[in-house]
Amino acid sequence: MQKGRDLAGFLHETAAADIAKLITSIAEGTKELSHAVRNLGAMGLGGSMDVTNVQGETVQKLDDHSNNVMMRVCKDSGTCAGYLSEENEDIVTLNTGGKYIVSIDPLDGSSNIDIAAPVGTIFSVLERISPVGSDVTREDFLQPGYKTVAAGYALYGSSTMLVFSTGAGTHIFALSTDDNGYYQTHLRMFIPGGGRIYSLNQGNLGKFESTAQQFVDWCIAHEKGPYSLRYIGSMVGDMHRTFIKGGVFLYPAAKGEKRGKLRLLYECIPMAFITEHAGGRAINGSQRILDIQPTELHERCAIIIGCKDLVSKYEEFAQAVAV
Ligand code: P6P
Repeated sequence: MQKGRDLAGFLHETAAADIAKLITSIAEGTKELSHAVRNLGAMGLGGSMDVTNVQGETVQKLDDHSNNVMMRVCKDSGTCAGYLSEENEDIVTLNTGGKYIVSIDPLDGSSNIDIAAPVGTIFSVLERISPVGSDVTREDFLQPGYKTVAAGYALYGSSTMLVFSTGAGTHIFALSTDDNGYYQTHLRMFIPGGGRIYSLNQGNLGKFESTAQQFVDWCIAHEKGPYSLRYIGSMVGDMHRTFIKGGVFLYPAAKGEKRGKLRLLYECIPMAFITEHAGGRAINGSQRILDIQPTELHERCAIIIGCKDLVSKYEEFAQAVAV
């Protein structure tokens, strides 16, 4: 099969030089993580550390390794001024002369590592607000998602895929094990309409806002027959299926809460950015994700994301409840 265009060539033709350099650096980091995920034992990266992160979660050795790799490649890019990670409590200045900042979940879904299920890296890029030459500030990171300059994810599944947008469509690249290069498989892809899949943790349905129950009931009782439930428990895996097969992924707010489980800055905003550039929608139940004004670095957010029609159907139920 003819290989698609390579990543470096594509970025050279389509992105500003500094962005191309930063995405290329991040892509190199994902290649290291792809190798690490597939060689845990040999690299002594299995199991957990005796450490709890800012999220109150036990840090897996691979979480820590992934964070170190992604921080290094962002620093080595020279264009990344600052770094916010799910694994770090606070922001980190990397290059005071850099123009951009990166918010990242270095290894999303790490609880799936032990069962060899898909995991991934999710990132988003903003232009800094603070003056070049200074340390980064929290305000650099607390910008609404519509300011996003680039975003994407790497999926470490049965194959390693890189899905990203620099603001002109969403593109998919596959990692070749022949030469460890990323080659394009989809250019300006669109989430297929009519995908009859819904994806949420059905076990939590009783805890989620009532709209979630209404929407699931609608999916199951659909006039064209019941939708399929698919849920991996790894956002990157569930979102990649949504991009390729259509459907909708949901992590709604709990009853009486405004926010959900997932993180706004380095899970919901990057996924919303690439979803909108692939013709889809992403809301928190009542508001467009990219319009939310962040107030805390690790704030959580509810998310309903995927095929435009299905997200709009959820929104219709939510608006009826709100009346
Ligand atoms: P639950 C993984 O821990 C994660 O952050 C996302 O990747 C995933 O979609 C979600 O949490 C799964 O959460 O509560 O269904 O186990």
